[in-house]
Amino acid sequence: MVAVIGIGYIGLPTALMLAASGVETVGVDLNSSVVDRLNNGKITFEEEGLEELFAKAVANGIRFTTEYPKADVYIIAVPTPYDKNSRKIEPKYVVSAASMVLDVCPKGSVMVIESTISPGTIDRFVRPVFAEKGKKIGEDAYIVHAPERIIPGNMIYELEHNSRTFGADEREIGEKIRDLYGRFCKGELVVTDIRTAEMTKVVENTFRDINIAYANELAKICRSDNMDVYEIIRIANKHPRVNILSPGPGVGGHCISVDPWFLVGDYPGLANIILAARKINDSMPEYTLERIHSIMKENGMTEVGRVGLYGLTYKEDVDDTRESPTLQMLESMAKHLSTGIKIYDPFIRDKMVEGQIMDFDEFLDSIDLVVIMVGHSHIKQNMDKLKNKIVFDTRNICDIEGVYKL
Ligand code: SAJ
Repeated sequence: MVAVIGIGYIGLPTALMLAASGVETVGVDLNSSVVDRLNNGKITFEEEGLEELFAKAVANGIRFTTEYPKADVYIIAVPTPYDKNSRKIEPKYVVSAASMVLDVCPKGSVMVIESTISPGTIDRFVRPVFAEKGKKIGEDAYIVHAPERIIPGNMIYELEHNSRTFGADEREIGEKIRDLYGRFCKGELVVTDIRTAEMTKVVENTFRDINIAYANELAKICRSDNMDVYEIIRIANKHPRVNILSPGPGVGGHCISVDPWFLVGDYPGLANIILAARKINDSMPEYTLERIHSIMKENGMTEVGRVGLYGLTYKEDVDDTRESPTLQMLESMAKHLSTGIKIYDPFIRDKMVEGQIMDFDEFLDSIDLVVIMVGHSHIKQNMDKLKNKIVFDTRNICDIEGVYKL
């Protein structure tokens, strides 16, 4: 039996996938309202294909509980909150989950850590839990690190098709877990050691951060000299070995904007490109704000209250707002004592920031300048409503005549 500890964004689809592929699975979460909701047949967040997968897993007997059960394999997918000041992750939930697993696990069971962690976390924080409990790694229980790789918005497809990494002290244990994931995953399944698996995860996200930073720097260069960055990237990407990502109003989410800091923190003086990329991407909300001011000026606008930000989430078609560029921009505006801006996001149904308007038409009626911060499908389907507005499109999704770009 497999127990998935932490049934949130990563744990829930993983548990459902296992159950749907015929593995006896229990989902465990200390939050009883999440457990109750799932046991009542309701999913806890929106994601393409999740509903159908849930139905299949339920038909195969998946259960949800707040109690840690006896199991052969425990998959830990609890949150690792990020501390903005120290730029480190807080491993306390991983540590307490590991400790609770050790209280109940049968001899020889495997603890798989999927949560995003910084390199060295298993040595520094998880191995010591074994010592505290008087347990021996490799005898009482084993540790595997299988960092998650799925992208919100395409999670179910990616769970099935992405390649995965399994870091273990003993190869046989890595292979045992590889075979378990092989029940539902068709991607290449690679077995390695724990430190390599930890580092690889951070390296992947840092690669993407650096690529986005390059696109953002190009956007600034092109703006300064009146060139079209999107056309330049589009043409450059026709080269078979070039793939530049897209500029945008900033980089958000719990991974790309967070993980590179682990390398900067752990390797000062060595992680130079990584640090520069982080700084460029972090500068984008402020840069976007400067663009808003110059567009306002160009159009004779004086009132921030007639400006509307479309999108609060960190990217399109998800409901996650962690580290979102819009929130970063609002923070920066508050510092400049500039308030009154209007905000709308179709994915955010509860009011979370000052100035937020819950109805799209009401939002549009109250503003003259729309700033597209997130390219949700919703705005793509409602482009005709923007015709009489001044539009600043930071995501390059809109081809209306006269639209301002980054
Ligand atoms: N962004 C741009 N330009 C781009 C692409 C993205 O500005 O061309 C921005 C997005 O708008 C967003 C941020 O970057 O604010 C991050 O979004 P994302 O779609 O690049 O990535 P995440 O954070 O949703 O998911 C990433 C993925 N990692 C990689 O692609 C290497 C995912 O596979 C990981 O599972 C996830 O991080 C994670 O949890 O680590």
